[in-house]
Amino acid sequence: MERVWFPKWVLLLVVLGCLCLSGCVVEGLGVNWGTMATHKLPPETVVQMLKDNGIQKVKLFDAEESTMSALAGSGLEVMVAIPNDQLAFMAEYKRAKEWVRRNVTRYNFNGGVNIKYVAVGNEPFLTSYNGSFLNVTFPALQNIQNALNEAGVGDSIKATVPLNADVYNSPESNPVPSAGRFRSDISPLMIAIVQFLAKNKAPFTINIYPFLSLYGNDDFPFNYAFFDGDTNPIVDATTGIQYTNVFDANFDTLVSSLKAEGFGDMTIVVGEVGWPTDGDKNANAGNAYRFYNGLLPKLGTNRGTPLRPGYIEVYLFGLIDEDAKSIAPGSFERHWGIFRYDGQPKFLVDLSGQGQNKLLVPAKNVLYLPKKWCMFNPNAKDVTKLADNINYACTYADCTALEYGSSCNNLDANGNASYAFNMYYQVQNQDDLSCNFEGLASLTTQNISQGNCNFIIQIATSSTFSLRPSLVGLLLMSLSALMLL
Ligand SMILES: *[C@@H]1O[C@H](CO)[C@@H](O)[C@H](O)[C@H]1NC(C)=O
Ligand SMILES: *[C@@H]1O[C@H](CO)[C@@H](O)[C@H](O)[C@H]1NC(C)=O
Ligand SMILES: *[C@@H]1O[C@H](CO)[C@@H](O)[C@H](O)[C@H]1NC(C)=O
Ligand SMILES: *[C@@H]1O[C@H](CO)[C@@H](O)[C@H](O)[C@H]1NC(C)=O
Ligand SMILES: CC(=O)N[C@H]1CO[C@H](CO)[C@@H](O)[C@@H]1O
Repeated sequence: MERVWFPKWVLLLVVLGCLCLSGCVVEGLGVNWGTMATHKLPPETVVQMLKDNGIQKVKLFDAEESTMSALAGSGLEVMVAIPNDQLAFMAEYKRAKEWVRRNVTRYNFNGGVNIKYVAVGNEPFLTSYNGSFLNVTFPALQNIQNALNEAGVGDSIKATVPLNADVYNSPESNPVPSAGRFRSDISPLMIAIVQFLAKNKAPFTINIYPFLSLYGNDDFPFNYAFFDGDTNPIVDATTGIQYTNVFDANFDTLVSSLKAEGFGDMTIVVGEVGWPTDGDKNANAGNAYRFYNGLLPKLGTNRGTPLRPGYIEVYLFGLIDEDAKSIAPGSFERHWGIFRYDGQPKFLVDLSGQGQNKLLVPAKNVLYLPKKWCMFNPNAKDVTKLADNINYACTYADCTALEYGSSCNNLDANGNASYAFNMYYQVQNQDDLSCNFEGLASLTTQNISQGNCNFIIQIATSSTFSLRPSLVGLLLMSLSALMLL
């Protein structure tokens, strides 16, 4: 915030001289802070970690009270969010007003939370949602922005809808960025949304995932997912522009889609962009390093894209690994963090965009459970129920690192069992009863990690109880039901 007092050239000098101590990042850089983890770092720890790394903006997926309290007084710019399953309720203006009162204006005081945006839904028009949120998103957007306006904060707080890049495309006959248009099945809806955003001077928010372009598409030119230009450029015959990375091409497809509807100048925020480090053959620290160390210097120079040169507001996805995320899209879903589950950095990355190969500042004062692991008992006599027990463990704990192409994929059968049993044991806060598996498991104080495959010790949290897994789900459901009252 203090930044506005300095002329731009002073900032530039500071950056060039690298006088910034810890807190020096690409201008406007934000991160997504998701919390779908069995064991969450305390929000205060996370906020300190954000500050220690000079990150000034954070995008949330809800407006959870403990998160908001931790953010209060931090000065960080915040995007709060309304989850998709609550969009339908926001169709009623009274409810939207109440949501804004409880989750936005309540924090609008000196020393409160510096809210800049309200994300209305999260990728609600994904084709895999089968149109479930098509009817509810726009009314929710209108009601939330109108409620913000009525509360007198609409000038500084904007409602926007983070959308997946599948809301636009180019025709197969002319697959170039300049031919970009909104997806034909939702085109009228997209135009209505864009008109409303424009009227309220709100940005268009888009999530762009070069990793997903590559995932499950072996024909995709590998290097085109990265930024080092080491690829045959794809030439847009209409504009003559050569594209050497899919991020630019995708972003410009959106610019063209907006332009085609008369909104070529609309502000675009990249709500999510990043690279996962496990759970797929292309998801590893090496590729994540390559991706971020191409993306950040690009953002640092405000190069923008061919059709939209200049500054782009970007939120990295994501901050911390989330071991309870749905893996319907793929096993990599739980490994998007630039930090591990415990706030330890995974790879070198220089958030200032100067390519200095720095290690991020880890979370401070993290409390771990004792150094105890659960493993397959090599003396077990009857192993006929081994598969069932592994399956049980992996239903309630995260075994994605065992999958093909992942960090623990080369364990032997006993190693697999130990990995699964340990993950379950850690999720259950090392409850002794959770390391039995019909006599197939035993405890050890030896670190049984093998090579790249880390057998983790979970963090100790005050908010995790040894609930039966099914109860956790129930509790969450009743909590969300309460929220709507
Ligand atoms: C969408 O439809 C497919 C096929 O009918 C189904 O498998 C899937 O569960 C549906 N998804 C949602 C979110 O309703
Ligand atoms: C959305 O509204 C249309 C038209 O009223 C209706 O046909 C459709 O079933 C609705 N879709 C959903 C998912 O509710
Ligand atoms: C270990 O588990 C993984 C994932 O379930 C599987 O692909 C692999 O074949 C297993 N390895 C052995 C030796 O059983
Ligand atoms: C266990 O060993 C692995 C690999 O050597 C190491 O990375 C990890 O930090 C160790 N874990 C603990 C809790 O000491
Ligand atoms: C979606 C969300 O996080 N809503 C919050 C809005 O405010 C109420 C009251 O503080 C909270 O209970 C909800 O969690």
